[in-house]
Amino acid sequence: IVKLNIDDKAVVVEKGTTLLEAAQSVGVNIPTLCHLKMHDLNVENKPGGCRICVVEVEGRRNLAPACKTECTQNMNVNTHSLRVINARRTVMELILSDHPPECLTCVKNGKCELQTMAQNLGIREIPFAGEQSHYKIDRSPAIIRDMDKCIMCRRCEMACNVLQTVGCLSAINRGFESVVAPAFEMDLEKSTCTYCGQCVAVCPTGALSEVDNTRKVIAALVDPAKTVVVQTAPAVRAALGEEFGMEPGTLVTGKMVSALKKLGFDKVFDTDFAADLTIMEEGTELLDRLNKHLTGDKNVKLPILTSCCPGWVNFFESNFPDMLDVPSTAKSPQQMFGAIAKTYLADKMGIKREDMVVVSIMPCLAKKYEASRPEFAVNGNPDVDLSIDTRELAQMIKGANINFMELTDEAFDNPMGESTGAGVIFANTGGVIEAAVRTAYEVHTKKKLEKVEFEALRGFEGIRSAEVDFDGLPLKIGIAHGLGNARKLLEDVQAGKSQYHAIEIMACPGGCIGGGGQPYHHGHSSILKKRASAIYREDAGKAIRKSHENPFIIKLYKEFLGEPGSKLAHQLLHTQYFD
Ligand code: HC0
Ligand code: SF4
Repeated sequence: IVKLNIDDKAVVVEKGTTLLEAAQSVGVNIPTLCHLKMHDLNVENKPGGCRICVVEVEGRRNLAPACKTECTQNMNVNTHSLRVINARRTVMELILSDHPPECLTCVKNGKCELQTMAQNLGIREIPFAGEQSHYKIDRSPAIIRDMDKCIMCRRCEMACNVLQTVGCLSAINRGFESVVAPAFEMDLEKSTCTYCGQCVAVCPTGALSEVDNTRKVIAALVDPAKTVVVQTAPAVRAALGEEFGMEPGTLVTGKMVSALKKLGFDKVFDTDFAADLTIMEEGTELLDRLNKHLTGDKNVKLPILTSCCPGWVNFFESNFPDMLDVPSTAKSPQQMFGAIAKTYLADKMGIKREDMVVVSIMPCLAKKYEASRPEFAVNGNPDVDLSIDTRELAQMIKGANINFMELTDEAFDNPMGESTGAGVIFANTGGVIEAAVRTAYEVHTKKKLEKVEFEALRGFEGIRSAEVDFDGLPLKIGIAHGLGNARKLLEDVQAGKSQYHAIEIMACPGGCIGGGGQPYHHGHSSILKKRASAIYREDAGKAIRKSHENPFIIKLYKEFLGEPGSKLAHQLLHTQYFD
């Protein structure tokens, strides 16, 4: 135990606690820039590089960075003496001296941590005019890197290397030349980047951002020759409200639909419908492999791995190339939606494929890349034309002067707007496998599932495992969220340390609710947990909670696809993977 005083407040902390943590524990907020703690994820960035968090410690000559300095017995700390404030201002002026002054047109305008800090410190001019860095802007299909705006906080490096273990970003060169980049300063597109977007989610400035597709969406909406249909991913409804100042965990499904109609989309549909469809195809594949396994087929690939998360797909394609035949071949709900919209729906609506534009609203940046993969197009016409993230949708709503808070709830259009609770929970880690179990249990056992909630599959632990009793058959399930956890889980499977029948993997912490395109959560897992509860609330409130009971899914098979796993279903709803 260590006793000290911070701003004249007595503080008692465990040995090893930093001054920053000690101050936070008594409500003293020391400003930070490079520091970022991702609570519950055991990840912390504290290079001590930015020096914004300096404080004065009695008896010490130099100011101390609070994020790196451990508390010692009887320390007297002042977090806002004039000397401290002056030092912070000088540090900020130095950072800004090598930062482009283009805040008005920056993607992060209004949400930039550097901008907020400069304002809080009252910076009005930059006395250190000097040389500025100039880098080429790197545009990948999902993420834009504008390194002129990088402040070397190294948060992205931590996200990419520690949280995700992709190892695509690191600081190269020395001194003024140093920059965070993929190896040999290659473009992101040529690197092993998965487009998970977790680096974007933690970047304090506009150095890393999503590819902005909003102009292209507006162009489609004003084109009278186009019918524009939109699908909304499960996780968006649990976070979009935050962009309008609502409490995290507020469900805004009805307002979101209403806003999309006001924006001019011809049909507002739900990716959750396609999530139900995914369960039909993936669940069938799971049971098929399971039955073959039970009859002693040695060639069957188990565990089956979920394949709906495009960051995860990119990750296993580059990191586990010898396992490309293990994941389910089912396309993601986003892509199943596009494939059905441009065939079955276009037919029903009497329009040509080329005249339909499918837009998706996703919590994810990798979805932009997924939509652009050549295998998801017919004669160059993509199944999903444009994907925008939750933040881009919020910006479009604000740009159209729609008062989001005042909107009255509206319902999705049919037939592709109807979904079950199983489709909704895809947004949470564990949700895809829970949805699959709800259907696979009933199909396999031919018994009715009385309790649809599987608490054992829920939670926030990075790697989880559970056994579900399939009427005497113990189905072993593994779950990982975050690519670092995915790597660990898969390596254990490869080494024969753990055996599962099915594994769900989502690239982002918490699953899609923590996607790289969601409102910024600044590392607070409490926000992710509130979004997760909102999703489970939406599920609990649904009249139908199992995918195979969705009347519009039943109709789709009857009118068009035949059976799950049929030839047409394979042609439209399944894919293959490439290393
Ligand atoms: Fe997800 Fe999805 S659940 S990946 O996280 O599977 O992005 O929300 O849309 O496609 O449905 C994201 C979210 C989706 C897809 C669905 C899946
Ligand atoms: Fe790394 Fe993901 Fe960022 Fe790519 S998108 S650089 S994989 S953190």
